[in-house]
Amino acid sequence: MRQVTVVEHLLLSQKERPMASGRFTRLLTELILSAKIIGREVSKAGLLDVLGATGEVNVQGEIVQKLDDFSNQVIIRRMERAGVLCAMVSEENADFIEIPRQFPVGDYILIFDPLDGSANIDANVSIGTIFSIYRRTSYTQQAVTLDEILQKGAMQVAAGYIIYGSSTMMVYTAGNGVHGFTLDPSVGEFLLSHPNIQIPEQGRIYSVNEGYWSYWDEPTRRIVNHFKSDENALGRPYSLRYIGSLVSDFHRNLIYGGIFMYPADHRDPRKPKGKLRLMCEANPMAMIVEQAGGLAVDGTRRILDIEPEELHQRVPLFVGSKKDVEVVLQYYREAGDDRP
Ligand code: P6P
Repeated sequence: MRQVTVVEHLLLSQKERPMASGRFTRLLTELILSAKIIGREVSKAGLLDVLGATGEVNVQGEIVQKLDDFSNQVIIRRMERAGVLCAMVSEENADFIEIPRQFPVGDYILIFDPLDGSANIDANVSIGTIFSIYRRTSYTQQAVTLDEILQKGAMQVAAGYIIYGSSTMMVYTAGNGVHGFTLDPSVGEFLLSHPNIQIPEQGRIYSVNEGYWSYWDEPTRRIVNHFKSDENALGRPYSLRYIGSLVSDFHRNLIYGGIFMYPADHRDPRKPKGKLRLMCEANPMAMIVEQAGGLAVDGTRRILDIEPEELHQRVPLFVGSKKDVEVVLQYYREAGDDRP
């Protein structure tokens, strides 16, 4: 196969679907460079004093790891001067990030989780950067407002992730299918390795942290029991695979088929909607999986239809193979759950 880079692939795909000007290509190019810098540090993390915690706590109440603080700064510093953004939202920052006056401003909004799964860094588990791209909704030169940023996931222009694992891969969609690129360190380029990824319609894997069983509602418990029983479409129990790193669990299920679940749990009154964030985790994964033929719901609603009310709101997430996620919808429908 001819070696195709991300930008070449984007330009080829734009022939069918004329997208943005070169600004989108510039955005993606700068994001890719950020990922290469992050990947370099992640790959040698065990050798440098970048492991462990900074001793600070982020807006999510989670201990900040040195590498995710580093990753956050790499993306912010590089993307703010790219001249293509009017705002950024990071999972690590409480408020949205405006573009400093000395830099040119563009029309795109970048929402990202700089290093998802960072709690696993010390155990050398695969972790990743998740990103989501919107356009601003008003065409004034006024500063961007929070309302312009709080757009539902269906408005995403593009979404993707970089997974720092046995190899470094970038998987993304710009609304024209899902494509995977593997970093070839010898040339320093992400090269097309997985064109037009389609998630199997029926999976054999379920991914959930069963340790929270006692915190789940009844429909969730029945759903998990369904996948563990021989009453499901396979006629035998699914395999349980749970890494505890969203990008890794999602990527495995995208390739092999299956369902990832992070249900609502009632252990913590601050998180009755579970742990994952709508804007920087659920929405990008939902766009990717739908483009790959799968589904993503909160139990009753399509994730991409949920109107966000705040930047870091959490949402229950059931995402993966179409037939497996349809089981979730069926159990919540039977429970008469008419979640607002
Ligand atoms: P738990 C990582 O901290 C993360 O945000 C996701 O990457 C992962 O899916 C989830 O949390 C794991 O959470 O509660 O099962 O440890």
